[in-house]
Amino acid sequence: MSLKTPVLLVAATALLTACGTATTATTARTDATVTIPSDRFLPVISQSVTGGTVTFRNADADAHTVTSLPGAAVAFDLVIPAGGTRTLKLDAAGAYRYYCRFHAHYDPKTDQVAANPGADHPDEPMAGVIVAARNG
Ligand SMILES: [Cu+2]
Repeated sequence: MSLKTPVLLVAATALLTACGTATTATTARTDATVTIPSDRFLPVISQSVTGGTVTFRNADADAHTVTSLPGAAVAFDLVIPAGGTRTLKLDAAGAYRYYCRFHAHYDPKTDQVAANPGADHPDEPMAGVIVAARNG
């Protein structure tokens, strides 16, 4: 009878250790979502891990783009129709600036994005940043 208790304790400890490891692995975040409610990206700064995806959901009545800045190391240009969804997969860590080329423009002299005259928010250019961090 005195031998059974230590055996059960060892088995219970092994189960708890296995459960703790599994919980940590499943909470890793890989994906991010950006919503387009009007001529803006929300949130302006989003974070994903490398190898994950960023999903852009266009809730506006206009089409928008998610366009990398000219000369960027990783080029992308997604056109998102009204009510549409597109995803961007990032395989390298870094900060990725982007803008909507329908409602904003890039000025290479200042390295800034400015709103186009007809945009909904003329003082707030339609632009954002994705920060991709290493996974692990
Ligand atoms: Cu736009």
